[in-house]
Amino acid sequence: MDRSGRAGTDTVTMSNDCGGRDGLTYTAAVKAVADGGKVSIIGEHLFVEAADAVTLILTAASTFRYPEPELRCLDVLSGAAAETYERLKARHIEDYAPLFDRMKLTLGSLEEAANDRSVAQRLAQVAQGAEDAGLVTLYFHFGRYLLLSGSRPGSLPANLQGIWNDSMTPPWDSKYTININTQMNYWPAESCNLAECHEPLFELVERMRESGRVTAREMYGCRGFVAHHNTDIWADTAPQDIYGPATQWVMGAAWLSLHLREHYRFHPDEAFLRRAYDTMKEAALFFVDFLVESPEGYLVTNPSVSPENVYRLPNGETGTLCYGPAMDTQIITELLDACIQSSLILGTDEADRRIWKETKARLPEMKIGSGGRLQEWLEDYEEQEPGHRHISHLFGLHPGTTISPAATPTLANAARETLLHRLENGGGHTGWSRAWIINFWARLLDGEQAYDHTMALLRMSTLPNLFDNHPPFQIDGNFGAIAGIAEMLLQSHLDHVALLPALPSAWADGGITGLRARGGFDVDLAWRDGRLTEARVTSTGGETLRLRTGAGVPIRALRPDGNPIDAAAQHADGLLALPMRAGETVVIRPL
Ligand code: FUC
Repeated sequence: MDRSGRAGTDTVTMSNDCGGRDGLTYTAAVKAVADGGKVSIIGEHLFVEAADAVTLILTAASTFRYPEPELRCLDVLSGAAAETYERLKARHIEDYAPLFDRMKLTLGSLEEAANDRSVAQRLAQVAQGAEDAGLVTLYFHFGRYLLLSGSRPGSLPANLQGIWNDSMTPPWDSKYTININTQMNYWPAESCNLAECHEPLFELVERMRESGRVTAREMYGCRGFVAHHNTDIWADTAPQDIYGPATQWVMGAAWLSLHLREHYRFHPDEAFLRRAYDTMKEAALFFVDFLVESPEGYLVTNPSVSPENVYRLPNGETGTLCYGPAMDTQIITELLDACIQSSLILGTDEADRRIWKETKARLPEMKIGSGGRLQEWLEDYEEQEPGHRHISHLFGLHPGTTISPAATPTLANAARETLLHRLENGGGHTGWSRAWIINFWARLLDGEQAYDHTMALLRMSTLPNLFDNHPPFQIDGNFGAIAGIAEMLLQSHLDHVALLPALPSAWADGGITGLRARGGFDVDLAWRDGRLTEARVTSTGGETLRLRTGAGVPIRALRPDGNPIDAAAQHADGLLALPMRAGETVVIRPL
């Protein structure tokens, strides 16, 4: 039941509970600060009469953090009301601008000024087939704005609606769906230079360890911690939903743990690695106990599902349960590799390392099935819905690292066939699925496809205010898509930094500042006629920079003052390897 109240003559409050025994309660409060005139309250209405201007200050709190949310709200309001509107605005800009201004994307001459048209009009024109590179840059900056506004240290992570849920019964309960959606929210956090916005996710994963330990022990008799396909602000780890095609999946914690590893890769720092390793190791321990030997002699997850897809047997029966789906194996591979490498860097846990290596060696290899496509399941099952929105078996291509045109060309071809097949059968119909597809094509180094799907996202899955449309509104597509745009311009998931690896011809001229690369680098890029003209790379971690350009264009490195850096440091195959000191900048130009 709503309870409305008042404080003094200028503040109204509304409190409610979420239902359920011991459920949380919350309060929203609004205070009117008028310039002249009179503020009064009648019933639950706030009246402002004869004022020249009025500032409305709105806040909210819940018992999740504050035992008395109403008191907390009134406290915040009185603090804010002590400041002028100008000061509050200035404080907001001081907080926001340093993060926002770290990056700028421009797409050259194509980015004509379009301020005479609204975003909705521009989207409508794009839907009719118009090109609008300026809308892409706006979308990119807007996505960063959403992340830095919705996820800061001390807050909860961005949920399915970010922080912009407006309903008491939101789609999918406004929760954390961790078989793709929550992870996608955080794909741009590192590459798009908002690493601190990643912290709320780390904090949630770390809280999930406690409940995940109980779930591992009680449900499976295993050590370590486990989570299924959904979690919430209380860090729930049990299977959810009345049994559905997502429920019986034990990979949520493993995948989320890899986010801590990603942070370390972008910001190498041993203290953080120790923290990440603690969580990753406990996630890996679950699999050491949980995996069983399959009839083929592999170590596999069982039972499991390949998120949310359904297979059809030759006799027409359909099912979801299986053992050893490709995604599980790919995530476990990535997790074990992360543990092996981290334990080596930290010089610890030799015995565990041996177990992780032995486990990894017995996982199923990826298989290529009918039509030359990567197999989603260990059996080459037919899919009930060949255009399914989840493309889980390409995890190894993105966000994973085990499928790439350079290191595993056969698997990369099979991934390409898989994508084409999904798309021929109507795939990409949800916003987030389309966003993932942009990332897949970027990782396949196909800039034209990545561009086409970026435009398709704007055409078909973007609301007039630029929010992503599942449908309905779901924010993951916003974040996934801007991560994809970044991925078209720079990649660093393999053993080197690749500049402009998937630049589409539509963006022939452009520039970007402040991209981050693994190894701890800030990268600014400028290009013309589809070719790199200059890159500036600053090391923040003091690691060796290994660099390639997309088209394999030969490059040279210069000091910022124009003096060339010893040519001997440049390799014949186009790879440039430069030891760098923290804080040092190099300039890269084509030869
Ligand atoms: C998964 C997806 C749906 C939706 C939901 C929140 O179940 O398959 O498309 O995004 O999460």
